[in-house]
Amino acid sequence: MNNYLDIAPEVQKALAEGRPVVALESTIISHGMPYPQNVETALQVEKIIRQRGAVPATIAIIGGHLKAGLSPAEIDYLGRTGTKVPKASRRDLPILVAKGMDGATTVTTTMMIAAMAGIEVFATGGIGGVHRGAETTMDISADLEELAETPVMVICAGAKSILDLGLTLEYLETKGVTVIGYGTEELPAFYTRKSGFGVDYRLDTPQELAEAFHVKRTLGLRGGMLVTNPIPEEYSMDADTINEAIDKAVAACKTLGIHGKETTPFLLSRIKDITGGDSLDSNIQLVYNNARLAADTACALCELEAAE
Ligand code: PSU
Ligand code: MN
Repeated sequence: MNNYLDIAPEVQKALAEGRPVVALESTIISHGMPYPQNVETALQVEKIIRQRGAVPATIAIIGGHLKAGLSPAEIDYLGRTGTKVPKASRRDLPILVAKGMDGATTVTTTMMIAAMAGIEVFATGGIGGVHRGAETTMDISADLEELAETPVMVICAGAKSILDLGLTLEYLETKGVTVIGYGTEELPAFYTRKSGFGVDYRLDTPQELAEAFHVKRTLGLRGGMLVTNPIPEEYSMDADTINEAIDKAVAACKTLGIHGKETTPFLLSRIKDITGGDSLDSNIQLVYNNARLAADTACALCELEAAE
């Protein structure tokens, strides 16, 4: 245990007693959604996880501490401060901690801190990946590398087509990351249930997800596992509408010369503006859907471990 890691008492107790815990990220709060929907969503996600018998651990860096488990006041602070909280990926971690700063954790840093704390299941909205045009920009999210290295199961709604989904899957294959479709053979595209790209495996129950992760760990295989859970039909968006919005956002990003860590937050907020908020509703619902699956999977994983 390191001195910079600060596990909330409730989370600590659950882990010590072998009870299920689900990690949640904070970039989705500060950079992924506007205030106040970001705070409302983050609190509701925690509630959903509790209702299904698991303990939520929202992860962030606060005052240089790597926090696994935030108070509602801390979640509110991150939500209100928004994009003024530095977005923290792997390379940012040492500086933010050394300087006693705050940081909103991406999928990458949430996985890192979850693993440090001993949390195995993490629910989010979408992951970063290989950006369109990465052949020349080399813009590939550190999330993919983290999935290759860090033993946390990430449950998401696939990836947005702000990314090159084909190249993202190729990268994950090269890195040995198992990509699972939950109840589907196709990679979901975040706002829509289909992308036209196949996934490696289809699994249909939280128990199957837990077993796969359990085997991976028992075999001593490093790295995480990616579960892609399609948005519920009733909340999915019209493919043409969302793809048009995404194309416009990607074009604006290029014209304005946005690059580096600003790219993903810029694209997310542009898409929300273009779709007049419809995309935000879908985004919120798919996060709830992932939280439910993550809680059920964390419960199943605990049962497997208890039976050992
Ligand atoms: N994609 C989304 N919503 C998000 C993100 C990505 O649909 O909120 C956030 C996540 O925190 C993810 C990060 O880990 O953006 C990836 O940023 P980058 O592409 O700069 O690695
Ligand atoms: Mn990037």
